[in-house]
Amino acid sequence: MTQQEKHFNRSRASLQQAISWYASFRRHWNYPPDEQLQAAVKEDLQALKGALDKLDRKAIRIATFGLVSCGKSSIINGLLGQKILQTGPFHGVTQFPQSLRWNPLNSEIEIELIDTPGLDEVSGEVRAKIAREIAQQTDLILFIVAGDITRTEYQALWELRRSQKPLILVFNKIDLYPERDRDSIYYQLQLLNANDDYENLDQIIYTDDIVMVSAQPQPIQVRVESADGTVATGWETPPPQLEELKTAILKILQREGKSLLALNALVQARAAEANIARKTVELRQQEAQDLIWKYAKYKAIAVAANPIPLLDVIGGLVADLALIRSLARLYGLPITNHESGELWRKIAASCGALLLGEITSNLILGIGKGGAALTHAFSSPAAFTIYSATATLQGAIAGYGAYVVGKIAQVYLEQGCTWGSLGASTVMTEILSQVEPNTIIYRLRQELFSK
Ligand SMILES: Nc1nc2c(ncn2[C@@H]2O[C@H](COP(=O)(O)OP(=O)(O)OP(=O)(O)O)[C@@H](O)[C@H]2O)c(=O)[nH]1
Ligand SMILES: [Mg+2]
Repeated sequence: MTQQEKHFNRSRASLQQAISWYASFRRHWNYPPDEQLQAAVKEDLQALKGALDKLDRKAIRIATFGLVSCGKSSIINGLLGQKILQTGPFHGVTQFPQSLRWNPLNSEIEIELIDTPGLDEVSGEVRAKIAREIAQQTDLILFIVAGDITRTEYQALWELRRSQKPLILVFNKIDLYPERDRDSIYYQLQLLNANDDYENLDQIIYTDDIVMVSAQPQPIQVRVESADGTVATGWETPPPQLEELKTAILKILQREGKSLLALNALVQARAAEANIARKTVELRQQEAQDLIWKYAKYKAIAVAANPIPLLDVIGGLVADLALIRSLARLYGLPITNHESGELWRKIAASCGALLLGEITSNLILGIGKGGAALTHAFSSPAAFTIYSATATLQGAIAGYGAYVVGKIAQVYLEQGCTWGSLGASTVMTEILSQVEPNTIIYRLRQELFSK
């Protein structure tokens, strides 16, 4: 099995696990089904299923982006080798996104080419939104420019790059600019970048990702010399030049098509899972609060009342773990015993001083309390006062500890639900750590990690 296939299978397993968990989480639920919650997460569940479905179809979506009349539709026609989409010099020929099948390799990977309306057809806000939405569903972006790159284009390019999708910058109508080369295009981008003080340009695009094409060259005037020596002028339309783009696309697909599919499915799954977790936590806010208080109280009482040193320390830990598990159950989030232990360790590390304080004071006070109890706790009122004061103090510290653990667990559960052994983030990290340095995915790695 190739590495790409491994990535594909891992991603598939991760999505299936997430769907089977979330689609049935009402069964794992200790609480009555919450219609409000079900309605709130319905869309996210559908997004999860949609991502798996796309993965199963091995469907790679390639979308064009660019200003009006830059030649988006012409390029798709050119790749398909058929004039299917309408093109023309008028403003805004394409009004709605449209998707067309393309299978240049006769392979199992199915390619959908998506034609989009010009980016300047709509206002800035809406444009950014549409760009984000389409980019979310896309695996590879063809960002098309013709002529000098404008500020609008630069900003759209930046916006799209933030969607963390691989992108090819296609410079079209090269027949009109025969002297253009990749370096001068890159130089122009650098100038635009300098004005805006964005991060390094190579985070947006590499020179390697710039291709130059001519989808529908203009007819050129030619001199035709006949055998008899007479010279006439005529018009001739040069053939389209799209080989460079085709090669670039196919190279990416062959090298990392399945890994890209896998990663994009995971990116979608991660977003959906994070949404589900956030909405659940939000809607269960009050119950969680009550639960944390309940455990804090129980732990305080139990630790205070327990006369045997060390047992109260262990008891406190057990109570914390039980609290974490109850919270996870309340939220219907997947968490195993092992994971709740891990979570407790993380919490202990992040608020080490406090928990350490709890444990040491438990030990010291516990011994004092135990000593008092064993010798003559109930024989004299003074001893009893010492005993109960120590116990109350110890109980209060323990209860506060539980409260803190509960609060932090709440945040962890909300943010960390995709970090289980087959969780989207884990599988993603795994895939990213294995990819070859010359791939697009490799370059995306930094960005994916930083999100
Ligand atoms: N010279 C030249 N003209 C081109 C080339 N590609 C496209 N055109 C012309 O540019 C115009 C716009 O092309 P379209 O493919 O409709 O552009 P579009 O980006 O889809 O435009 P909208 O759908 O309106 O946003 C048409 O008149 C094409 O003939 C090219 O490579 N060279
Ligand atoms: Mg068009």
